[in-house]
Amino acid sequence: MAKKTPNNPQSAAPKGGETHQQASGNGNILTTNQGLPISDNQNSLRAGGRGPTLLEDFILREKITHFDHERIPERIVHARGSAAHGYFQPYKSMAHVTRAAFLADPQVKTPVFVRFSTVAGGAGSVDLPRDVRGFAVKFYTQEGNFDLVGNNIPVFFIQDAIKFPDLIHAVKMEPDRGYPQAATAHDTFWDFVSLMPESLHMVMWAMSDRTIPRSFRMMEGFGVNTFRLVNEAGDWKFVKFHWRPVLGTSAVAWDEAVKISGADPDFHRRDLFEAIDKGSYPEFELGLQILDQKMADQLAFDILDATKVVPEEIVPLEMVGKLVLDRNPDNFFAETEQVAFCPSHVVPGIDFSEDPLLQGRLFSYLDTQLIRLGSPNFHELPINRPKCPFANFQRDGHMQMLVPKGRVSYEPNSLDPDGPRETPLGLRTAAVPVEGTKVRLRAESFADHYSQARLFYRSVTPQEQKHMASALTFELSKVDVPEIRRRILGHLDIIDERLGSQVADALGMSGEAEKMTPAKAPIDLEPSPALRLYGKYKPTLKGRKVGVLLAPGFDVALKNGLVEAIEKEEATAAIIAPRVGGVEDSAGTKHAAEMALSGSPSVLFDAVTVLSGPAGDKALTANPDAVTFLMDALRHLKAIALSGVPGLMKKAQVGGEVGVVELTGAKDVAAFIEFARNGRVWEREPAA
Ligand code: HDD
Repeated sequence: MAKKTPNNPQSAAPKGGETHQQASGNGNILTTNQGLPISDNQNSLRAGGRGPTLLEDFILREKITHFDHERIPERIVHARGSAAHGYFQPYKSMAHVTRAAFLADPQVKTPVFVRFSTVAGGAGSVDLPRDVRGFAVKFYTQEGNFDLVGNNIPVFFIQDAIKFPDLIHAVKMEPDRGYPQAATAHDTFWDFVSLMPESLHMVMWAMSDRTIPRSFRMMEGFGVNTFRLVNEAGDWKFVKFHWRPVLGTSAVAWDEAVKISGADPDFHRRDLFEAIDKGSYPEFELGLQILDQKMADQLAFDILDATKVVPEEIVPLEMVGKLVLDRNPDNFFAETEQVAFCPSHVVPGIDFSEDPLLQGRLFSYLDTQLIRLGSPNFHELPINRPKCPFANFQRDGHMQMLVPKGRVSYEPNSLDPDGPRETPLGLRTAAVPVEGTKVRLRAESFADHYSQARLFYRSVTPQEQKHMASALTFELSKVDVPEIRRRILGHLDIIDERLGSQVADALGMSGEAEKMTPAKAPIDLEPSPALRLYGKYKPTLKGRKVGVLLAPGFDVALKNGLVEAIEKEEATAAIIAPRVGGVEDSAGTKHAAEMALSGSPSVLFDAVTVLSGPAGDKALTANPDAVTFLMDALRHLKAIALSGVPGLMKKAQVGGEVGVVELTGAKDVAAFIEFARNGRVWEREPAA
């Protein structure tokens, strides 16, 4: 066998997942891509020290050419994403409803790669615009890859895939001006949705706090479309996929989202990376809503309509397993950017429904990967490659990375009896009878566009309702054309008159709503508390970050007690000081700080504390960053603990409110932790 030398780096074929260093020699000799050792990586080849650069410098040309080609087309939607590796493990066998092997054996852990994303913004946009979040899971099962390509909202804007390009063109930057980036708050989006009442249910979700999540770790996920589960006997049932975060769901306030976007544009990406890095692994439970045709026929809407939910009160979730994200990607581009999800990637036991949105998706994703990754061999990239054996007679193509052997690349053949053949264990499509006249038609059963929008609005908590009204007011205030605002107000009146008049009033447009006529009159459905974002999960501080601002002269015993209590909750205490070099306590001992106050506004934390002595209090009172730190924490309904800062409290007008705890000893720390566990102190929010 050829010896592995820097001159012959490819002598051992690289395996999937190998690092560049592993694949190219011993890792400490810099070489060209052909394995040539490089003696000077600082200077190009010139005719004399001050002379022109020579065309002959192939090392320079190789380096620059590679650099020039570093970017690939970003995803047309979901361009900005963050991802992690992990595994999925079922709680029990689901063999009675599905042949899928990864759901059959509680002993088997299936590797997964999960990519979270925003939808509208470019790859370099911020993490916290008001936007739907993608929640795409690739299961590398022993029967091939299964991609569950979902969102953090259970419904979609449109019913038919033919409208997807229109929807995305409407939400993206307006084509003449090139803005706004990553925002629904502009004319083209609202124009489109005002003319597409089927979008109104999802618009209500988009205007809720769901679209400004606190963390990817604290979001629900949904497969959105209806799929089928098929068992060994060939019997099938409909299924809706759900992900439930073990940490519970949580959102930031809109004002926080705006400020976080400036203070830390990578807020979610950093949060995910840091959590996994320190071993606090995000976990999600997989829940299935399983229903047969008879149950589906009894629903007040069509199971094939992706703008509708199946209320959990009607078809409860069956929790079937857990997803754990326990490893960060090694390389953002190779993994997070090059991962290619396709809803058409299913395994035996999982099948599609006739949902016209899903049917269009089955075409779109493969097509997208071809343009984005540039080759029909994208499945050979390490991140996309199945972890089970795969073999067929497809050959060649741009960037082929496999080296198939032998003369046979066709089937049937007699020359390679050991070659790949069909198997009865393979995918068998559910035997669903289909017949009909060829027609371009939206089924009558898809015509009710308002009942579930109303259901959602009336099911959520009063705080969520209030935030929806504020979001609608904010967004519509950014719409220039008054007719668009009037049409939306008309739709809101149908969804819920109180909401319609609240928003009209806030816009200063009372009585100006355009009268809209629904294709089908809405009905009142039984409220579904399961649709709430708040109050569904047990309060916890686990996985959260508490900002501990220390100023000169602080009481070290108090600080230690506080940090201990925070860490006992499995939360992180982030130590902030006026200067990053550290801060002295009351005994003059210097303590290290992780962050400087100027770069650490309170929006970055779930709860905050400020501990100081008299000198520190004076300095903080004179520091606008400290004053805003406290004022914002109060405004954003955070639990606050304070010690030794009477001057700052006066300046920031903080003190005496619910959830603001003045620390004197251990019992006060406990009271603070209790408030912090509850997330936000809703009592402080002014009534609508
Ligand atoms: Fe889509 C990406 C989710 C409808 C066409 N979509 C994409 C991603 C997610 C979703 C999470 C990012 C995957 C990743 O992280 O790489 N999309 C959805 C959901 C939908 C949906 C939940 C409604 C149920 N999508 C939808 C339709 C079409 C597309 C109707 C086209 C007809 N989606 C795409 C795409 C993308 C994509 C253009 C862009 C990048 C990619 O596929 O890989 O093909």
